[in-house]
Amino acid sequence: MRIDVFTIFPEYVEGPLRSSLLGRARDRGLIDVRVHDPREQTSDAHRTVDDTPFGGGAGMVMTPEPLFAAVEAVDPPRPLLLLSAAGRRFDQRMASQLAHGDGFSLLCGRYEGVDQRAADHLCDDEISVGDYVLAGGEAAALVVVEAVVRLVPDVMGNVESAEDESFADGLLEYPQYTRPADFRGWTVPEVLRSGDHALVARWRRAQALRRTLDRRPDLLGPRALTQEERRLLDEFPEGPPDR
Ligand code: JCQ
Repeated sequence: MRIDVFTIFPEYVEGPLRSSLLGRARDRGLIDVRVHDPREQTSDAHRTVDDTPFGGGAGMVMTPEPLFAAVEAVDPPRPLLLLSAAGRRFDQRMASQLAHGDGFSLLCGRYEGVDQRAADHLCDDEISVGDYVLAGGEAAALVVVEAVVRLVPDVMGNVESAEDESFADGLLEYPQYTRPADFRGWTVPEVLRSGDHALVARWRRAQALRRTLDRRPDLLGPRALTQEERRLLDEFPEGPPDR
């Protein structure tokens, strides 16, 4: 899989792309990530990548020429996605679709945004990682790269593929515990130490369901709980402990 990132702050993304899971995936040749700086495409003394907005107003807008030149210089994998708070929301489904393809590219905006002609005639789509404003698309681009790359075959090994089904089934993850069994008087739920694997599986499903109902009912959509789900919540009436 090839991923090209266009940013006027290449140093912002290069560290994370060399680290941890992404760094290992690159070292193992599982992904080919290339970073390009549109400023390299400028020829004026100030290496200008922005200009004042037509019509007036605060701030600066990324000018189209260096963006088009940077993209056209490398003919990057498509789709080319513009990171922007005005895009449609990036989610696990989109991550999975990108992971099943053989590459994609990301254009990071800065300042008040990119000239609309770059969005319209250079990029294929505009995506947001959440309803908040960033200073630029770089942090959002790293979110997208990491969410996709961990789904690429062999990047994580098969331990995770079952877990991805579980987000795909639309529930939050159940709580996890490790040793010690008693930490400062806060104990690990007895079920998890029972050795009864079927009981553990039902408890986890009940916890995932309860968490989702409490924290993210939107993930369940309009659908009512199944009879099996109501039975699970009755079997384990205990919610998470108070903070
Ligand atoms: C992405 N949620 C927020 C910042 C300008 C396209 O132009 C700009 C893009 C950004 C970065 O994107 C976000 C964002 N998802 O702010 C400024």
